[in-house]
Amino acid sequence: MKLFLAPGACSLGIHVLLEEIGKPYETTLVNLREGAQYKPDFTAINPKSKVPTLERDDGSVLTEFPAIAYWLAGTNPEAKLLPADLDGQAHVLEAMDYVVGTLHAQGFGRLFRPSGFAPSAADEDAVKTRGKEILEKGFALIDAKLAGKDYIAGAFSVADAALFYVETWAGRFGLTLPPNCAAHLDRMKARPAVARALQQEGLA
Ligand SMILES: N[C@@H](CCC(=O)N[C@@H](CS)C(=O)NCC(=O)O)C(=O)O
Repeated sequence: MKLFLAPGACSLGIHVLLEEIGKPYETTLVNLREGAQYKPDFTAINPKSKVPTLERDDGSVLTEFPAIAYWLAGTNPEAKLLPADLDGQAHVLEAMDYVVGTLHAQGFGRLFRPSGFAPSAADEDAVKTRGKEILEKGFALIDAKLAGKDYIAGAFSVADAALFYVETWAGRFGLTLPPNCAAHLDRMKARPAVARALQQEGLA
């Protein structure tokens, strides 16, 4: 398998899952700052111009964080990246989708690229303020879910890899994580697989 990633981007969560699984894989850097995601070499692989992108051993490509995470969990059951029961799995997917679709896309999306949400430059501050509101609400909801637990589903799952990457972004925008999320971030960093992924991305 080959993971197309950018250091510190949302692809970090998939990188963590590959390290948790422990099977051989390669990584290819996509330089988002230089616009490599829009060049033909990469758009031939993922025309959406996004990381994470996973090229599998048969050459087929999978995109979108939740789909990649779900496929990795299902093809590597021994790694126990999803609960065994359907209801537990549904709750993990619910949390992962909230992180990726709301915290990342709606909240951090407004902070990373306010121009994409603003009709004119004059609206950009209002867009960023709205992004922060979405994040405060989102992290508070997840914080409540984490109460009394080490991980979102009790045991580690794909949802924690998603939560981890957005938690690493909070400090960049001066956001303070609520206590259970801050403890979750520390717990994640203490996992050997996470430490390896951070180190390989030059973030440790
Ligand atoms: N919905 C996608 C979002 C992926 C995404 O937003 N990736 C960002 C990095 S965190 C990216 O590749 N951005 C490059 C660009 O938009 O130019 C997923 O779940 O994988």
